[in-house]
Amino acid sequence: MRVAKRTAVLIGVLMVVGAMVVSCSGEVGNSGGTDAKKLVLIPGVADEPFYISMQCGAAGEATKLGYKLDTQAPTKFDAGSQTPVLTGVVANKPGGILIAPTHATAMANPIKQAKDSGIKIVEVDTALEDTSIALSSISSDNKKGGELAAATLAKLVGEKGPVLVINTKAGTSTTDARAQGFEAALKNYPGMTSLGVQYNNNEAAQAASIVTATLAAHPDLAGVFATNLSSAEGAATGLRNANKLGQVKLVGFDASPKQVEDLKAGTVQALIAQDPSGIGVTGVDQAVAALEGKPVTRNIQTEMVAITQADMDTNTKYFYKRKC
Ligand code: T6T
Repeated sequence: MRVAKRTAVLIGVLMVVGAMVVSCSGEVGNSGGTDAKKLVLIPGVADEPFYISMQCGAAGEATKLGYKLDTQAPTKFDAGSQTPVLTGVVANKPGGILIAPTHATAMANPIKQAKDSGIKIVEVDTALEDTSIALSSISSDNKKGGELAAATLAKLVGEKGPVLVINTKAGTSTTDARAQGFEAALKNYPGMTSLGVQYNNNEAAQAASIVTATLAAHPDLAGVFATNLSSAEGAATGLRNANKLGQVKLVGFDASPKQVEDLKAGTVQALIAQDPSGIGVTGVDQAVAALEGKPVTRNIQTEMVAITQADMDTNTKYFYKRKC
């Protein structure tokens, strides 16, 4: 009887010590700990070549470093769709989350909750306005990308005529910076006028309608800057439907397979390609550094290049993928 009691006490002590050890190491299976070897990537939206390429880079790097990376993506590019995905991921307590916030302010609270639960947060591509939440942010220099688009379009239209910006959704840090950079750089070309910024809600069909309506009101439209994949794919369709191919010059951000086809066909005159795979690789590197107690870098800028039909064959490494 006495032996049984002593054994029970010993087991109890061992369980408490075991729980403490597990808790200190931060391994999963205890209350409050995270799975230090698990990372989750939460892109802006599912099944989109920019994020697929990012996932390919991130997954490869995670495997190389001995980590496991899952991807959980919202079905729509908005905070309402991304928040429940994030909440579900947080409940499983991965060690780190790489996230592309779909809105610079609306995603702040849910991401802060993730941070407060002990998960290391790295922003990939888009970022929050509040810079105190993520440990690191990796993206293109989007303002510079907008300036590059303005210089490219200016050359294509002979520095004159009205031009339009089609942006995706207000509150998207990256595309807002591109539109701002473009509009600011336009001031260097007094012969060009801006018809302003219109939003396509990240829907290609809406971008096509914007082009059709703008051409009806401004038949002399000289050029369009489309700030991302959906706006560029849609703008190309709009120009094709209006029989304005080549006559209205189009510069689009990103390099999806369809955008590359449009460039080859002459529907689009220039693409500003990013390095989504590199963003994924660097995002994993930063999350792993944080988990291993090594220094992290707060802001990292990745490569970006303007591609035209003339140099597309030497720039194929920048084309985005539909699968890894
Ligand atoms: O242009 C990319 C990304 O950089 C941006 O933040 C959102 O749109 C894309 O994902 C392309 O659709």
